[in-house]
Amino acid sequence: MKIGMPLTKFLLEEQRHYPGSTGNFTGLFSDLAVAAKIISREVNKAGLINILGEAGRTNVQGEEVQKLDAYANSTIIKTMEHGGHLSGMASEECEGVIDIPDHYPRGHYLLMFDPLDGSSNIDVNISVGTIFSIIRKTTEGETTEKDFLRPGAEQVSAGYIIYGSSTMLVYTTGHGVHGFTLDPSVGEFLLSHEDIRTAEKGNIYSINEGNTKNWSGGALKYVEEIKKDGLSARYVGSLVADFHRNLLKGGVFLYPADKKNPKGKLRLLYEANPLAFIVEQAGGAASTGLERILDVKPKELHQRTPLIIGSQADVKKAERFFRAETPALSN
Ligand code: P6P
Repeated sequence: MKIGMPLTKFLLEEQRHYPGSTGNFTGLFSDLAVAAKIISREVNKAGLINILGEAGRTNVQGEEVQKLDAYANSTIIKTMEHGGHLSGMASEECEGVIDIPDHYPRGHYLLMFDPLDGSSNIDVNISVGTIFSIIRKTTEGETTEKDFLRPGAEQVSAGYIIYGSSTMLVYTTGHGVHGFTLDPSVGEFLLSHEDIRTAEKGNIYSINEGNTKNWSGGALKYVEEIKKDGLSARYVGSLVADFHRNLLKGGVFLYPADKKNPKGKLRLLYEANPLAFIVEQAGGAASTGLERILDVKPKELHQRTPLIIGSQADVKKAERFFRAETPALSN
């Protein structure tokens, strides 16, 4: 049992799974943990924003106050770009590929991220999160958008940081899911949840029932069915918070395609794929309703997808309802 072990030590121990590894991934991940600590500090100060100055204005020190999602975005880029581990990045906040400046060394990894998902919840003190996905660059030469358009099954690592009652970093490299809680007094992420497993079947469902009028028949019938099963409704409206609770307690989160969002609302590359990698490693499942999220072949960087994710039995049951309304996928 390694509970309490610092993240950096845990990463070095994990590195032993990969004989001949160069330590590049460990370096990359350590840089990401630094960015997470910086964002955590600012998010936790957000309640004081009125004293420190509203976003877009100058604060009492006369400094320009950034919106927190813009701040999180620039923090990750500035922390990650000089480490020599990446050959490019993609962010929910940036239209195109984020290049590594020529004066910095490049590496073989690509990082995709949503710097601060659910940021509209910050000013009402609801948990928000950073979601990230790491793949290897498989082409030579310049990094283009195409390098990022790979199925989620090719991820090397994925994770999220949830800024809530405490700040937790949860990640996988394909060897289980591990959770680290930030101890601000020492400035370290310490192992608090080793080898997280999610329940085969949960008692919680998370969906925005305000969208009921826009749902397809499959969604309507599924939600009607689970209400008969007596599941509890829990919906925070912050993906990382809803996902994290269901991962630890069991349950299913759904953001299906509907009339308002015909392709779904959530993003494939830096929201659905990383959470799908995590949930499968924890024994759960993630689906579009018709196919496994990790098998979806991306066509564009900010592609949206329907998402049903959580306990295996719950996701499989939902798929039966969504598939019943749609002709079988042509193989
Ligand atoms: P709705 C937050 O804006 C977000 O991107 C996710 O974090 C969250 O799960 C979803 O949108 C909530 O969307 O339409 O229910 O408000």
